[in-house]
Amino acid sequence: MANTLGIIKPDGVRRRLVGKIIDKIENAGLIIRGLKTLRLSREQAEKFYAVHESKPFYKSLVEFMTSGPIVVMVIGGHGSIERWRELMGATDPAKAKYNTIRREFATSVEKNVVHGSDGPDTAKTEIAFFFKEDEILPKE
Ligand code: IDP
Ligand code: MG
Repeated sequence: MANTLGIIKPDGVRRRLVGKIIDKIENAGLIIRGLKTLRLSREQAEKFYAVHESKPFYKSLVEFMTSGPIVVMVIGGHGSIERWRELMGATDPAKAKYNTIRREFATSVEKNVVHGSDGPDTAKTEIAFFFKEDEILPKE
């Protein structure tokens, strides 16, 4: 029962979608185990998305991710990594399934409202990027 990292990106916060997104997470039976708001520095955004450094969209992505506050969440519950990815939908909202967050709310491939870790290893490092051990609710 691994935890995963979720982010409500600057577009989601700006458009006041925080409540709606958390509602979907909880309605899916997943659990918010950690939550905070912050604004990424350029250095933090570059480091968080370092895996995409060589991509043509990297610079714009860093610009976007630092454009306003974000909400970072530790999401737990059975199958949280896969299930949060499912709730988010495909990266490109045009390809995302109906009833996914990106299909419903995203305005472009870049401005796609949410982030989710893509596997157990990234979940671990991405959670540690934002949360100390004692900021995460223990599993029951
Ligand atoms: P993911 O967020 O679905 O895991 P990744 O491929 O890891 O997608 O890309 C990270 C983020 O970079 C995406 O969520 C999106 O904001 C942005 N991004 C990915 N591909 C493109 C693109 O082709 N154009 C512009 N932005 C992109
Ligand atoms: Mg990714």
